[in-house]
Amino acid sequence: MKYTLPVFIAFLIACGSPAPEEKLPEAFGPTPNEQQLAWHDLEFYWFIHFGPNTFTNKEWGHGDEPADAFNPTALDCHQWARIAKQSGAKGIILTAKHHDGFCLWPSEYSQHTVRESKWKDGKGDVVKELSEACKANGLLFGIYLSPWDRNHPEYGTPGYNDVYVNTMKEVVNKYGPLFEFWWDGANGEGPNGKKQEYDFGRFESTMREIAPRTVVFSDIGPDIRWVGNERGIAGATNWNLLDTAGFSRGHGAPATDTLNKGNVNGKNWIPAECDVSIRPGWFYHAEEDDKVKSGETLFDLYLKSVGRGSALLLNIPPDRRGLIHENDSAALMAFKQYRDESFDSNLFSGAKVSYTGSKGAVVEKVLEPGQFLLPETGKPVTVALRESQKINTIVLKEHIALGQRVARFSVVLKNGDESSTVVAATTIGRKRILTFPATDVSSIELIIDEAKVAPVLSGVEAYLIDEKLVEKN
Ligand code: FUL
Repeated sequence: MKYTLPVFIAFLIACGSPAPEEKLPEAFGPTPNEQQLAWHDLEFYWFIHFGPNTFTNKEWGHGDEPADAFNPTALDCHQWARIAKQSGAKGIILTAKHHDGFCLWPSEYSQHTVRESKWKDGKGDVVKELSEACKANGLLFGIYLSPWDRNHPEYGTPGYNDVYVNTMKEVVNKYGPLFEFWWDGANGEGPNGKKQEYDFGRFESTMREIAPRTVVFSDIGPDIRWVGNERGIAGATNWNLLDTAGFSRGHGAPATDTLNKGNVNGKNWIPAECDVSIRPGWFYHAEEDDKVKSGETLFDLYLKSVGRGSALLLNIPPDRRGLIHENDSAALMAFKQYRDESFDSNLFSGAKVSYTGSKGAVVEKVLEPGQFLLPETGKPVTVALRESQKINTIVLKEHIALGQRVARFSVVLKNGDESSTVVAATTIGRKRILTFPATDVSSIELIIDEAKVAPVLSGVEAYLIDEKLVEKN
């Protein structure tokens, strides 16, 4: 079959072949590796704090609790995983060992484990059960393994670093693949009154060797950093970059404000993870049953974490039965429903977008998911709707695979000839969600006011969310 030239050109256009000025630029500065990119896309996953503290009503066990203290009456990790899945979480990180040293699996390297308890006649293994439940429910599985150990007799001696390395190898081999490994920076005294000098260099090289695709969290990475608070809130300015030279984990970490915002010119791609509990405590306490964060509060945290380019690690502590409490489950379902309803219908989908591209050429196209926009800094990106719509939320995305570039932007909301409110903010990163009072809009002008280098946007969306969900400060 022969094509005429116009048909051939029309075919090329239909294939979306980029105009010359639309070529993606080179990467700039530090960029995420493959695992980090995949991690960015998770957005929301669970933390589970569970162990002797659940039964002794403590937050930090002393390590001298009898193993029998751990005695769930109806433990069901499949219930955890089912609810996690229904809540839209992508994975679960379990406190396989918290500071009290108690191992939720029968570790070869400890005498303080489920094996020493009466639970299931010492034959139980929570880590195994949960890793299997995650797999069965299509969830990723991760492990928190506290370096601080208030039980282990070798803690406070060089031998404990061997114990910790062996324990990491044990859990990775038995329960991997793990999507994330969590190093808590806390370092207090062990049973002999001594603090440990953690050999984090060795811990890190061990993880790279045995689990090169697992993203490793600590205050300062190597792959993901702490957000600097336990309230689940990322900085309104949030760079995925961090300088780590001269810093160490725990007390030697950068100031919490730096962890919250990142370093604008940081040398490493180490994005922030927002950890927060659905209840006041990390572990279950019956007296907090009426203090579970509501679906609305969780949605607000979503805006302040994922909506600021970070990820939400939400802790859901199982109760003494070994089940997720009804109140937590109800709040999680409300949270899921709010997210679904809010972001179901992108009012900019199919809208016309025009901007001045990098070589001064005017680019016009129809907004579609997964499309790149390469506007010139300081020049407007105009999105025109077919008819005026009420909106109160704008979502912007940067193509972070090529680095984080945008430092400041503003949005002018227009309705016919009336132009109005300016919504302004700083960084975008993987996703930036901006909410404002509902406004009638027929077009918007997005201006990237400041960028390190030519911006690469991968999404401009608009929504009308329930007014009560608009971000609270
Ligand atoms: C902290 C710990 O001390 C808390 O108990 C909890 O595990 C939290 C996630 O990290 O550093």
